[in-house]
Amino acid sequence: MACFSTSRYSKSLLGAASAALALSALLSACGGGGDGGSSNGWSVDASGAVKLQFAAYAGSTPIQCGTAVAGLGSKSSGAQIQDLRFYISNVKLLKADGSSVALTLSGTDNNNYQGTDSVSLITLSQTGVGSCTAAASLNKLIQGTVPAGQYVGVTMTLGVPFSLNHLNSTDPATPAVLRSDVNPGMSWNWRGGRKFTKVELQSTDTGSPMTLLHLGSTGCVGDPANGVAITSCTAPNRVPLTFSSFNPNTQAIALDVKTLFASADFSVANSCMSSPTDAKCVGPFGVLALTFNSDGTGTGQPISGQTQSAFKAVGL
Ligand SMILES: [Cu+2]
Repeated sequence: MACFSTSRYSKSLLGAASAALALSALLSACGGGGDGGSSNGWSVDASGAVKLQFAAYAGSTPIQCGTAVAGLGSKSSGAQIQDLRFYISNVKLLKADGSSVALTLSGTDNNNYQGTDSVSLITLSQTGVGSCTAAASLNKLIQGTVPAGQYVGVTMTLGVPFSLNHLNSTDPATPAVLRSDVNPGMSWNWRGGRKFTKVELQSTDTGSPMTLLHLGSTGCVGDPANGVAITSCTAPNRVPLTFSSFNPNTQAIALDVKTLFASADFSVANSCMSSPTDAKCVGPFGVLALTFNSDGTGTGQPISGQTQSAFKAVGL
């Protein structure tokens, strides 16, 4: 967390106005959203309660099912959300000294599971509104508790932890958030595990072509359907999301579909299912700062020294 010490150092040297500029520049370089962030952080009271809010954006505009989204992709196309869901795991709050504290989820239910690893399903699209047809109901929040104190940011992972990803989606003993009867459409198959993201946009161009990202682990070794557990996946494709300066009382975490699909041509179909040889995945994987090569040699690991730019902090 070199970002913190650098920020404080700058502030002590510079006047207030220039410090604010320098600080925001440093924070964006560190991947944090500068929106309303304070170097002093924010406090969690004795209740320990923390509420993280999520949102869907296209650039600087909030979007939802039924919104006509404009200016998308390489041809500045129009589209509508059809499905927009993603798994978030292992949320931790960051302290000014660079340490972190795990958020304990408030409960285990259809959208949340708290085990050794925690996982939540965020759903920003709901059945029957606009062109959103998938069986889903909105869930924009992750709620939990941490010890009372001062915090400055938040970090989490986009994706389902390996320890949970290959549980049988049809087994009643599997946590509800990962079951295909509770949250249909989020499972690939037993070997591949879950779709970490389901981001689907229907273009308003001729023929209504779909632009979509189904992110998930690939190259998983094992055959769980026949009793051979998955031991590893060649491309895990989990994305660290770190907001070094983030205040959940004034900010939300937004998935910006305009940035995610910036290079896509929405007048044709852009279906990235995380296949290691799919050229349509080069754009969105690059935005997520995951190592991907369309010759199949990508490792699915975060690109060292780069930060994803699809998720960002926005003001509430
Ligand atoms: Cu898919």
